[in-house]
Formats: sequence, structure tokens, C-alpha cells
Amino acid sequence: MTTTESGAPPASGGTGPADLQERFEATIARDQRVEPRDWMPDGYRRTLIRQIAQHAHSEIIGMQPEAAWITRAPSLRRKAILLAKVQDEAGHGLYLYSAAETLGVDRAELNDRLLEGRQKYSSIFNYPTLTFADVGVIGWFVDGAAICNQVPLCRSSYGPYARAMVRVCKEESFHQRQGYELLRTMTRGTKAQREMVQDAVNRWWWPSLMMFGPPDENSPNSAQSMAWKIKRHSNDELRQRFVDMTVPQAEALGVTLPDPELRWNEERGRYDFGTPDFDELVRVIKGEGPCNAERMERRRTAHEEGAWVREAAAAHAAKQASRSKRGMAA
Ligand code: FAQ
Repeated sequence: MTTTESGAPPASGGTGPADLQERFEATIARDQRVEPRDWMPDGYRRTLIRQIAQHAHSEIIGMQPEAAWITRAPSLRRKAILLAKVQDEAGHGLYLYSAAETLGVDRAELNDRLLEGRQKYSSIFNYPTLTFADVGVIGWFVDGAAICNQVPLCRSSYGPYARAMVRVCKEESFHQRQGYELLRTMTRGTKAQREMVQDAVNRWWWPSLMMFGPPDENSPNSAQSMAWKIKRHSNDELRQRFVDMTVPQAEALGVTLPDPELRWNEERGRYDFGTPDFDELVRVIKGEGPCNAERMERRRTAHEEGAWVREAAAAHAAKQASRSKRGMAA
């Protein structure tokens, strides 16, 4: 019996448009993976390119806020940790661009779309990192939110994306712990350090909740993405999971989350919490956040300054290819 790339038996042997659609739907219904060479609807491909590219851009732009502290980290140990963490984010960007390329789009084209403002990156990276406590809070909140969002993506229906997420999540989980450990050290330090942590928590809490996207009733992509099993849970469900996970951690650290409506709901078995300012989210996505212009400018400069590296790498690859061709001919 023939199988599809994902190992699923074809729903029928035909190759007409209806057969292909039927086979695709059967793969999704059986919770099996769609692989690059499988037929897929254009909308499914477009949605994946949009989400994976936005995700990749976020990892790369997301290097900037913390990288600003590498030269000012308070000890060699903290500097080494931060360097490694920021490098990990670059690696995540690379896995994700590679996953996007399996859908037939070129990485250089995706980069152009970002630089021309045709593709987005996560709103969270448009906020400034004012003190070293922000490095800890980014690890705790931002990587924590990334984990809540991305662990379910390990079961996403598109194979290369789901597999990339497995390693990304392991590393994000380590990042979250390093952030929490940094904050534990600071909260056990001086009064000034404790105040610095609380200030960073106050500034990053609401933007972190906004990372999960608009509320469900205002999320145009969710229904189709969930039907295709690209997304496994709604934006609000993941936001709730993040709150439920983070509140006990805040209590253990001895910091207050800046939400007067936050309280345990016995009936629901979950925390109730206030509504993030979604108008702010829209403004930040549109480019009007505190650091949007600075982040894009830095990205553009880094891309221009990296041109010689790309040229050198391409020349090296061409030389290697022609050598191995000559070797094969000999
Ligand atoms: N920021 O209909 P929905 C990280 C856009 S990685 C900007 O709900 P969807 C690692 C959305 O694209 C963080 N734009 O959309 C790290 C759509 O616009 P479009 C990134 C946002 O796709 C840690 C429109 O609004 N993670 O943190 C945002 O179903 C530390 C309508 O929204 C991912 O990308 C936002 N917050 O759900 C690195 C995870 N929210 O494209 C360094 C994968 C929404 O139609 C340091 N992505 N939009 O023009 C996802 O799970 C989804 O794409 C969502 C949005 C949940 C982000």
C-alpha cells in the first residue's frame, strides 16, 4: 500500500484536486503530520509561512533587548550566561527560517518582508530593558510565555515546524529557569535590588500577557489555524495557562503582579485576572511602541553590515561545490 510522506495511507488512490484535499484532511483528522512534499491547500501553506516567519523574526529581533546588557552584566558568570542565551535565540531563528524554507519560500525574501514592514514580529520586543532586573524578568515572563505558547506547537500539524519546536522549547525552558534564578538572587539581595525587580515586573507583566495575541473574539486567524491543527489552543486559553503558572512563582519570589483583579477562582480552579490593554497591543503591532523604530533600524544595520559574511559564505560554498564536482569527475 502506498503511503503519504507523513506515513498516512492515502484516503483514495486518485490525484485530482478533490482526492488531494481529501487526503490532506484525513491526515489532519488522524493527527498525523503534513510533510513538505505532501500536497497542502494554498491557505494552509500561506498561514504557516506567515506564522513561522513571524516567529523567526521574533527570535532574531528578540536578541536585541537582552543583548543591550551583555557589556553591562554585573559579573563574568552573568555575562557568559547572557551571551549563551542570546546566541540560543539566534539558533531558534535559524531553525525557524529553515522550517519556513521547506514551504518553498526563500529566507532572503522573508527578511525583505520584515525590513519592508510586510511581516510582523512579536510586540514584546518593542519595550525597553531599563535595568539588569529586566534580563531576569524577560527570562521568567517572556520565555515563560513562549513556553506556554510553544509546547503545544510541538504537536502542530506541520512536521518541520513541530520538530523545530521540540528543541526550541527545551532551550526556552532553560532560559526561563535562568531568569528566575537571577531574580531569586536579586530578591535575596539589597532593598534596592528588590525594588529593581518589582519595577521590572510592573513594566513587563502586561506586555507579556499581550504576547498571546488579541482576545479570541478578535483573533481573525485562530479558527482556521485551529481547524488545521497549526495552533492547538486559543490565545485566551494560553494566556490563562501562563497566568496560572506564573502566580505561584511570583508568590515564591515575593513580588506582586500589578493587577488588582488577580485572584484565585475556586469554582473555575483558575485565576481570574484583568484585561490587558489591547489598544496598546494594536498600537505596538502597528509600529508605535516605545522601541519599534530602534529595533528595526538596528536590524537593518546588522543586515547591511553582514553582507560581506553572506557573500563570503556563498563564495566558499560555490568553491566547495566545484571542488567536489571536479573530485567526482576525476
Ligand atoms: N505581536 O489572529 P491572530 C519568543 C498579529 S518568540 C505581534 O490571533 P495568530 C522567544 C498576528 O500575527 C515570540 N503581532 O493571529 C524569545 C495577526 O496578524 P497577521 C513569538 C501579533 O497568528 C524569548 C494579527 O495580530 N512567538 O518570545 C501578536 O492566529 C525571549 C491577528 O492575531 C511566536 O511567534 C503579537 N503579540 O496568533 C526570544 C509563536 N499577536 O499576521 C527572545 C508562534 C497577534 O494576520 C527572548 N505564533 N499578532 O497580519 C503564534 O502562536 C501566533 O502567531 C500568535 C498570534 C499567538 C502570536
